[in-house]
Amino acid sequence: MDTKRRYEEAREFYKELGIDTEKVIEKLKTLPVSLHCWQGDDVTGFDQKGPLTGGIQTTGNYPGKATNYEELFADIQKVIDMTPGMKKINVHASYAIFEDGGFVDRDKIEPKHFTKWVDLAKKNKMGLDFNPTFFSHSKVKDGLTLSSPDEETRRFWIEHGKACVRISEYFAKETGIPCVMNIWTGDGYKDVPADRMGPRLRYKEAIEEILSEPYDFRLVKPTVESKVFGIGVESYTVGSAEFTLSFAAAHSDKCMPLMDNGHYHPTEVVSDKIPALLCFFPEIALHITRPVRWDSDHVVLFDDETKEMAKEIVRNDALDRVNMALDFFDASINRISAWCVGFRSWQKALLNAMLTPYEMLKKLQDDNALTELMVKQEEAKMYPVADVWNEYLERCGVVSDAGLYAEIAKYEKEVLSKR
Ligand code: RNT
Ligand code: ZN
Repeated sequence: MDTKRRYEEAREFYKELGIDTEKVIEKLKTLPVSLHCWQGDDVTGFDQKGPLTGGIQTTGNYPGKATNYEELFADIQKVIDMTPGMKKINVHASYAIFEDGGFVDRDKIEPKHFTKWVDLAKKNKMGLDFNPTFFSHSKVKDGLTLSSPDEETRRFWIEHGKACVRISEYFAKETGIPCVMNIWTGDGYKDVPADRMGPRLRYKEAIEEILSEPYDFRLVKPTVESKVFGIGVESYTVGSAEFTLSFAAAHSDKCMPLMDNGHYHPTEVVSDKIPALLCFFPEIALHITRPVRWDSDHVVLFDDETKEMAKEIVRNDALDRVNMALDFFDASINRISAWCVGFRSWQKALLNAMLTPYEMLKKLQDDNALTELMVKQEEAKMYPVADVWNEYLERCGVVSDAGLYAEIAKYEKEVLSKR
């Protein structure tokens, strides 16, 4: 395929629409998207041997999963090398690296348990994001952590959260790039509770206490993630949408809301929520995933809602106000492929959004030319985005879509299959 010739033609095409593809390509290269470490081992982590809990599940048993940090790092490096654009690495606290028997529990973790993550980030000139891990642990009591009625349980998890604030600040200082620290718990009840407010008040106080740990909000950006329900936690979720959004609004000097697009009722769309929140919050954060009928955390594809979410960020000029992170985990297919396809899909969505002539479309809307708007929006779907995408991949020095599978298959044969 003559990528160059096709690109030059596309460049002319977009020029007539008033879009400079050269600028778009340069811009796309600079947009950080956070790559979640937990896709590599089905959210297992390094600090305990128990099952994945907290209302989340991975399904599948594809061979070759990473079982230690060396393997996980090798896989992450492979993904970094096969994906275009700027990345951050998103680390969960359960991925602490304890050397020479120096295990400590989650309330006692320190920056020294994450130095290898910092080295990996520095090697790739990337920032790091962080997440306290409030699940898959013996101290989750009756399905509750920060909202537990048990003082000792709450204390343990508050100390964990505070330790994570300190580690986040360490990440930001080491890399020179702010660290988003996301607070999500699976706290809730399977069946109808007798008290819905009590746990929420305890949750509120506990998060406030975590955020009382001193940090520079320019370096550490705590986020609070909501959820509608989890597996085994169907009737009541402490950190519901209203709770979390209100918490973030009431503490907008020290945290921001995070929306995971798997965490709403199936007919709700996060694309519509992004501009609503942007009216009020200077910054917001996203977990980008693909829910199939529920919060299934399928691999992100270049599908309609993914495109729509990217459009809302781009056309509202909010690329520097939305902290974008991926959050999916598929254990039924090659995990490197899952990572690459998901990452590349989100990049495609951003590119697609940047190659859409919004001024013209917005004007049609404001002129109430809605017939023409529909026709033009449908036309835009068939623009030569792929020709710009292929050129972008070449300029980033990463494998083409056409060559992606072969490279993944090679890595599977040479590395994964030997595990
Ligand atoms: C769970 C939340 C949460 C987790 C990660 C592993 O439903 O989406 O963000 O996926 O913390
Ligand atoms: Zn999430």
